[in-house]
Amino acid sequence: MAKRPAKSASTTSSGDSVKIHDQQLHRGTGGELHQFAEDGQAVLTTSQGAPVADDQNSLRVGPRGPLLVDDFHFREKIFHFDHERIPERVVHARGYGAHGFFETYESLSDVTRADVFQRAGEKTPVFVRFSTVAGNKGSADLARDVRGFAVKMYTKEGNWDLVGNNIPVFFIQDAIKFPDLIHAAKQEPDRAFPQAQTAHDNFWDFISLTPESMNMVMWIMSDRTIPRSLRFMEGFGVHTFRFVNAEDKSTFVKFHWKPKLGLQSVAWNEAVKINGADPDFHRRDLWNAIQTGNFPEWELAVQLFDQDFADSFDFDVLDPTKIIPEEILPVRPIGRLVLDRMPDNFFAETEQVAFMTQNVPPGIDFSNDPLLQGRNFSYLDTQLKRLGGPNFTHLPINAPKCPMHNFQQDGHMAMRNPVGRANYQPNSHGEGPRESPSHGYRHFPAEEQGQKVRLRPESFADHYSQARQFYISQTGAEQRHIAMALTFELSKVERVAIRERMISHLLNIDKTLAAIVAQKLGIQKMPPAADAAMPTRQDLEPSPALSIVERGPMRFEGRKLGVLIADGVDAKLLKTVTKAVVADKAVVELIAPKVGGVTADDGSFIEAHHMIDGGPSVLFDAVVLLTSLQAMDDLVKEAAARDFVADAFQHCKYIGYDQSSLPLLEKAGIAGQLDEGTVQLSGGKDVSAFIEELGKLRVWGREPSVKLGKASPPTV
Ligand code: HDE
Repeated sequence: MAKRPAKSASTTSSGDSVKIHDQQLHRGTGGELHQFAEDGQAVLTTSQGAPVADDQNSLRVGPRGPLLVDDFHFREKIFHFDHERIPERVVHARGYGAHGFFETYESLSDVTRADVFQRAGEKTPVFVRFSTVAGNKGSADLARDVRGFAVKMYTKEGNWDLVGNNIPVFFIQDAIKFPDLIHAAKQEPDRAFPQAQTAHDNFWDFISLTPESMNMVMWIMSDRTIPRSLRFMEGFGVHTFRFVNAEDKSTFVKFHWKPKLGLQSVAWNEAVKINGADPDFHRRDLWNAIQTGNFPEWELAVQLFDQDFADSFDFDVLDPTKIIPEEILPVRPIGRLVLDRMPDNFFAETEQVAFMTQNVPPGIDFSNDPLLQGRNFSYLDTQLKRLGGPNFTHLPINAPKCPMHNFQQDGHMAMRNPVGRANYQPNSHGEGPRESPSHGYRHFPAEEQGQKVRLRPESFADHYSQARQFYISQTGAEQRHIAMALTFELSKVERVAIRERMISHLLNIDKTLAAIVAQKLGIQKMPPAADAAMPTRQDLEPSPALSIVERGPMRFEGRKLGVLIADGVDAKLLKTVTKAVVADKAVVELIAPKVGGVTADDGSFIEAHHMIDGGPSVLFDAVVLLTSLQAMDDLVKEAAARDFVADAFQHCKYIGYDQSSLPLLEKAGIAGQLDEGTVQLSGGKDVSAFIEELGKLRVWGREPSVKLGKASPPTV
């Protein structure tokens, strides 16, 4: 006889009880779980509800014989496992979601009849999914990439999906080019690499042949594409939408999400190392913040304008490669978004959530932006493919939270069919829902007229002016990062002609930038500037709102300090540092030679969060070294400890240290370069001053001394 397991497998290996979700209760058991094992835990059953006696051994003939097809439990279990995957999203495959609410600040009934904006203080449930674009589902979080910022608001008049990005412009002006853009950005089809990277020939080949992408190129080469946290990013609806009020009056609107904790990005070299040290860096950060009650928050702000205002620009507000600078049209905060709950199950919610730009409630409508109109077609299609049938709105994450009634029926996995005799309307049974001309969605009656043509309007022709405006709006450090990013990306491009084509475009944006990149790439002869459909405007004012550094938080709240400790650490000083950081609503994590912990100078034992190899400084916003002379002999020999310090320095982080840690600074090669960001700590006063400084986040002024960015711009 085959040996049977001692115990039914209805408990997990850790002994935790198996969590039974509401959904399973309804579907699996008809609402009642009446089967319990001797120890009170639910009995494991097949999906048909038959209790399972042995989940460890399949049915066989004799102890060493073949398996039997009678084993319906084995068959069902393996069949289900074989079908666990659904197609990952073609773009934005890697994502992470959270639940929360949107709170309306004040009634906007003058501009929109959208129910969600009628009452001050109203709270609307929300699900948000952040994502990268190019990488596959398992790619690393810190890829240089645009971040998706997709918001589903479950309003009382239907779901509103604002499917945006963390960058307010896009690469292309017409949705018909989207498949080409994405093909070019993702892995090359013959070799299936590189993964989650735009640093390859195909991407830059396409981009260099697509001048309309130049504004977006400036944004993606900026630090916006390597955010420190999903919590520290802006979000944008990108397109111009319409608000429509009860009198059918339309107002154009652009949507912005502003993070409460300010903007922050990491350095490129840091991003590369984070991807190795913690490929889930952004996921973990969001998870930790929400689980510890530090709920991320954004304000929703709008730019509202009418046709006359739109006509005052020489670009077109329907062109998604353009912004309206906030200095020209200030953003008006209209509510706040708070994320306060992680999904119970990643697949059920984050993977199965189906965002669709065409999900708009009454009072919100589309403009003629050709990219938006193309998207309105694409998203429904993609959900059918991904979720396998037309009933994906029956999934709890996609179902509206307001009443919904219609006569749609049947199809794969229908969980909600109409009851009663009438499944059509009009009907004279007096059954079922009816249209409501007064409450129903009314499309804005825009007047449209013209010939059927395939063309791009003249008003979409200026491809360089706003790219230049973005570049000149950046601080020196940010401009340096753009030059370094372009150099890095183009250095991975094998065909020299593609590099040169990009330099031709850069010449139309900023000559110095073009010259720096050309010089760093070792281009021998400057190519001529690209032919431009319209000359670059030199008179656009810089817009400080476009800089991350200018919009920095000036406080350390929500950030993380890594403290490197060792046996003999000054317990009092460590306590002072920890207290001050926590008072600033930031987090401290301890890194030690052994994760078990260290014995402090007062004999107390202090547990660590990481061993040095597992907690490199790239995981922290700033670091402090609190060691001891007794530990120094070993520490200076430890490559990971030297890297910890050297990386923090080259990534321009604030470094606090006690006297005994000086030899480590020396061994890391920075003792001769101490600057305002390297601060010796001996007591409470130094600590408060240091913590205050941390609000500046980085000492970018240090960068030219540690980076290639030092080279002064050559004359053109
Ligand atoms: Fe998307 N996009 N997109 N996109 N997009 C998708 O829908 C598409 C565009 C954005 O977290 C797909 O469910 C076309 C702009 C986000 O689930 C697909 C065009 C912006 C997400 C699709 C665009 C976005 C998507 C793939 C050119 C910023 C992730 C999977 C006109 C405003 C949503 C899916 C999530 C996802 C099509 C351009 C944002 C294929 C045709 C511009 C945040 O339908």
